[in-house]
Amino acid sequence: MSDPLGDSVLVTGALGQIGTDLVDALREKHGKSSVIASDIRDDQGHPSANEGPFVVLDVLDTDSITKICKDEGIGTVYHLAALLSATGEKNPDLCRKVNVGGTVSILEAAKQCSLRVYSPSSIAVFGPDSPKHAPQVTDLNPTTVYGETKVTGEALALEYRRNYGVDARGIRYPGLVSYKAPAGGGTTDYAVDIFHSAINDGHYDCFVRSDTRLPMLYMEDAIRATISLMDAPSDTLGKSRAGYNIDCLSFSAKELADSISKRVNNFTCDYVPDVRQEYADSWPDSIDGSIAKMEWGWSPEFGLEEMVDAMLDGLSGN
Ligand code: NAD
Ligand code: AKB
Repeated sequence: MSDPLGDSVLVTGALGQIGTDLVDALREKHGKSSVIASDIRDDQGHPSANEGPFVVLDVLDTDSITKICKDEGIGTVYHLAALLSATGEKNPDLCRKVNVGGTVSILEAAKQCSLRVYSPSSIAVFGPDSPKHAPQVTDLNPTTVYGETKVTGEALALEYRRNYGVDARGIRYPGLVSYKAPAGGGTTDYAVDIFHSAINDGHYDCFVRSDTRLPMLYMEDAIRATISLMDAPSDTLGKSRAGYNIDCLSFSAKELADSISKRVNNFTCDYVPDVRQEYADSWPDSIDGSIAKMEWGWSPEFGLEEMVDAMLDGLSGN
């Protein structure tokens, strides 16, 4: 693959939970005019849309993606457009279409326009047969359609690297906890929703059991991980480059609720599991990020208590 076309950056799915924080961080790093936010939705009130360039773009439309990349001198795409697990299990065909089809569109555009690509994976690649502390390399047998699309996404990224020299990288994000945008229809959304309910209602009905333990990360750490991975020299990255496990937090729903209770007077939480319990039960409790640490030096900064403080401060506007 020849040198990337340009220095500008395109972000797909930029109005979502991660895009809201990532576009902000990328505009800080590269300058506002160099980061084009895009989404299938048009929301001119959203900061990704009104604080810099924004285009309405469907990730299944490869021709439009290629045209934008050529016209705007794009060198790197952060491909965030996807359906998450809970929405995906309700709409499996659409989930496959957007998650797999969208990734193919971006990789095809990358092949034609010499782009670098960031395409996130997820802890949903693991299935019930994975060890509860999931290693980087293990059999990947997810039981959700969403998880299958993430396994396919990692394989596609490696295939485009092998066959066409496309530099595509990704992280198996754990559940991400943030306050700037709502969570986008996943299983780990309870770890975000609980803060809004604690502040607004003093009570939360949690849709997983109290002992449900999952890998999680505060958004500021996730953005730092994303940018660190994209800044790493290509020759330092090995076979896990399309889907790194990263060191992160691991807490149960009750541990999170207890931590919030210490700070929000009279906060109560009930546990009313629904179908998302099944998806959570199929995922690991924690993940081993030693390869990411070794290859590009990743370690998180926020523990559970720091994250809870930051969330409550952020939501209270402090
Ligand atoms: P989100 O649901 O909040 O945002 C996704 C965005 O994609 C939405 O704004 C939506 O409008 C857009 N979109 C949907 N279909 C589209 C299409 N056809 N064309 C263009 N845009 C489209 O998701 P997120 O939480 O920001 O996740 C971003 C990526 O990170 C996804 O690949 C997701 O699987 C992955 N991920 C997220 C988490 C998490 O906890 N947030 C964890 C693991 C992996
Ligand atoms: C979801 O719950 O679907 C996402 C994820 C872990 O991929 N947050």
